[in-house]
Amino acid sequence: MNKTHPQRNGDVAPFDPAKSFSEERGCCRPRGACLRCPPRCVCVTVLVLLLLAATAAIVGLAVALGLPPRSPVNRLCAASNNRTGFLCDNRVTCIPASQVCDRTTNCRDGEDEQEKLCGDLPRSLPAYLVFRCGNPAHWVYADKRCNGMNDCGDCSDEMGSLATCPPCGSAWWSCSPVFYEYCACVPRSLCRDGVQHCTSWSDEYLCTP
Ligand SMILES: [Ca+2]
Ligand SMILES: [Ca+2]
Repeated sequence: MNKTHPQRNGDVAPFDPAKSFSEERGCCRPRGACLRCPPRCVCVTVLVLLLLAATAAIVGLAVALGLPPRSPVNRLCAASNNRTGFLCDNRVTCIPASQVCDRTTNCRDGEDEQEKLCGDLPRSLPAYLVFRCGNPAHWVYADKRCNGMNDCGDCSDEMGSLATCPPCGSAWWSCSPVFYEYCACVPRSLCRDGVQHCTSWSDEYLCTP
């Protein structure tokens, strides 16, 4: 009599080498239960092995084609003087934001001048590299914010709620300047130089270099 299912108590169907690995191991059923996996039963081990093989094939293909490694996703970094910077592919060099798309190669492999960054300024730049001035039509690089110079032309990069700059540093004199070159702070190097830089003349009478 032909049996359609193996039975307990040692009456187990003999090992059939023609059966698949998953069928004999019974990966999808408890030990001792029916050793034949139904068609939908998929062995996890076999799947993992297939995934590993596919991954190895993809990596091998990338190496064979000489594809570069993926670029770091977040390139925000602090350049010299704590300026907003752009991290190069070597993940060590941090160039100031204003050196991105300035038509000069500053990162070793030129990633600061690549088309996807520079093709449609400023929209093609990451938001952290861009400061929008009081006039939204104007923008400057983020490292120009709070650098003491009037880069926007209306001082919005140095004063007010957009810039949120700290008070003048020790190298600067706080006043309302005469010249548009400066905003709320005038370099102390200009104090008592015989030229008025503050509307109150405080740079000539109160300031000390
Ligand atoms: Ca550059
Ligand atoms: Ca500025």
